[in-house]
Amino acid sequence: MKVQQHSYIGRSPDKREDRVFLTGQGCYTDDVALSDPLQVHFVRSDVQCGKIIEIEIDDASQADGVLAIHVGAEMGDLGKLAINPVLPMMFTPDYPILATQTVGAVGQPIAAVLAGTKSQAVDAAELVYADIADGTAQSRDLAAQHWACGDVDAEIARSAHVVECTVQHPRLAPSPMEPRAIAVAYDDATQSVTVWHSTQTPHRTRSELAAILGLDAGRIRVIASHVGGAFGMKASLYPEDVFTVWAAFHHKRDVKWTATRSEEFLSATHGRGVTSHGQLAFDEDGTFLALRADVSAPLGAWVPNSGLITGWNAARVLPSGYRMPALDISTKAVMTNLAPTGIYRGAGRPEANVLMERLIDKAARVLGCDLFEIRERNLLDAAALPHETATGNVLDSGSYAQALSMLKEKAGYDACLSDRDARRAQGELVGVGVAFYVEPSGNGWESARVTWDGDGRVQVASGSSSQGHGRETSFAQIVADVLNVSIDRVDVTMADTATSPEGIGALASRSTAIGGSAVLKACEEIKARHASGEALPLSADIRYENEGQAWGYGAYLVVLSVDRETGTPHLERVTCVDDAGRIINPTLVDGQIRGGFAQGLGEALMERVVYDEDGQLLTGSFMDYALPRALDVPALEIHKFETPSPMNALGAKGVGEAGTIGAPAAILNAAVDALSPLGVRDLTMPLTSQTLWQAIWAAEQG
Ligand code: SMO
Repeated sequence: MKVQQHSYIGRSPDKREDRVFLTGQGCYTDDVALSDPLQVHFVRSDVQCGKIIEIEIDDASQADGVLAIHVGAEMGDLGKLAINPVLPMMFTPDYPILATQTVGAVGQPIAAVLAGTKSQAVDAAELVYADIADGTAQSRDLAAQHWACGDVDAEIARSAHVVECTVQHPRLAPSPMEPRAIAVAYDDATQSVTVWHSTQTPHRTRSELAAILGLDAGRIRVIASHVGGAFGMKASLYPEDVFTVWAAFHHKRDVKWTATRSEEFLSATHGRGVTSHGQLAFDEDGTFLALRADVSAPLGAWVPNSGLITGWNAARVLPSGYRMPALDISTKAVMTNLAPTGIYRGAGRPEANVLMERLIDKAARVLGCDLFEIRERNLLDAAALPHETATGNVLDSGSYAQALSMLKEKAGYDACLSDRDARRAQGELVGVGVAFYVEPSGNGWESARVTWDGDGRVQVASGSSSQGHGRETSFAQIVADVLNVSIDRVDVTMADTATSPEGIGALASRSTAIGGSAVLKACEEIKARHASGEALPLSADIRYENEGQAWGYGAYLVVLSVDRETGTPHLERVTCVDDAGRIINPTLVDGQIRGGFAQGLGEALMERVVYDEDGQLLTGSFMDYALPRALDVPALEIHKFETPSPMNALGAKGVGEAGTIGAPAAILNAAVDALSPLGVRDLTMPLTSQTLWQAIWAAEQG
């Protein structure tokens, strides 16, 4: 008998989620049908900071459809929103679910209206009067860390050259398709709730809600149905989420809150905003001797779970994949009177990378050295991996030189340069930019329960989750290969705390590498037991812990021209080379790289959250905040190769953040190169036509 051997890994079967999404049959949190739910609308501070004198709710309470209006004092003693302490903290910030004595940012919730319909809640909220005594905005350092090795001062003193750079990253609004949303069904018989939450981390939602509300976790079931994008913005629990669940218990009724887009600009976590300064010392032959870097990461008036991760990654990812004999890196996270910041696709990695690659670009310019040569000279050799950096990270595997040589060949680098030079001679402003990047991924543990039924079907319950990025398909591919069944016989479920094993979720470029490894291990256990005679049905529960982080990496080349009259940038060509480790589904990998690149392009060229001097948001809608549209993103030439990571069972490396890490550095370098004939040596993102026009104009004035 001929046995059919299934082979799905490394191929791109149809993404099983697509039909539902593309035909409008997705069920997002706002689509969940509740039983006569109360609708929440928050009254938010309209001043940046100050002392609350009075919150007057009488008129609003009489408004149509209003069931209750709550202020913070009524909520009693609650636990605190948790903070992941990746950086040592100097104090624990205090932040109530609804402001009680003071407010710290425009948009902070100070009262909540519960009404029969959303419009009734919105109308009544207009009648709430808050008297707040204007205070003075201030910054407070919350957390800091310092790493050092070698003697940076001595290396700088003996070096042939030192270049310096300051990079200011714009604050960005992550802008997932679906705003934050939470729908709570209250069950009176069991005094428990089912919470549909638009989150990347459903298990964390449950444990944190239980801790804050002082409830047994068994009384809270959390389901992340279709999520519609998250990008780090939905990895932390928000005060609005806690209030909504509190209200369901308090009123013993179903309660629902869905943010408006304006509320997202105002009060969801922003990303980036980091300011970094660096000095790179190097020899006459371009060999790096020392790096000094100072990173300052802005926080808002309250700190979400992920708040410290950006400043931590922005520092610890330095000096990327380069040899650096001496290193001195400081980072700090600073509380401000603005909206909160948190992780946003890349979460500090783009910040580290832009600083490093800008410094290298400057070094190449000082030496008149080729962009590839200076990187090749300093990148760690394949034989030097694994390599532990001075910030305590272990770069695991791969060939950085291969990424560069592949990029050079695929992009036709020599022709790019000669073409650029010919056009320059005609007066065109055109530049070539290169950036290498590393992407720490696949951290920690994840779980999977795999059941192989007697009828040959396989049920997978993963502790990971999905944001619409195809996890169900890639997990099914792994199962089908290991158990040698048709992919159609594999069902994948996740993101329901009642049916999924305890897990982490979909963030930090981890779900395939670690969630997929858990699925792989569970399948291997079942297969072994079946082979040694155990009959179906068989089930395996795996909690998979990695061996260490898998460091993806790659290199991007960008050709960018600037219209001399208007400053308008044109991304003419983009070539991407990525080592994604073992690739399960090439189409999904390409999708991640493309989507990440689009968001990296947004940072580099278009997006910026702007406040006025009183902390009032000036970019509160897509009329004022420029998110890239499909036509703004050029076709990418994507090339991949696979060096399996030894750090997880699959050998996968994350690529979820690759594009956001590689794109800004490559685009910024290309733009500076385009304007370099005018003497321009630095530019600040986003490189809007106004920014570029002003740089051209200033240069031409001499
Ligand atoms: S910034 Mo990501 O969703 O960990």
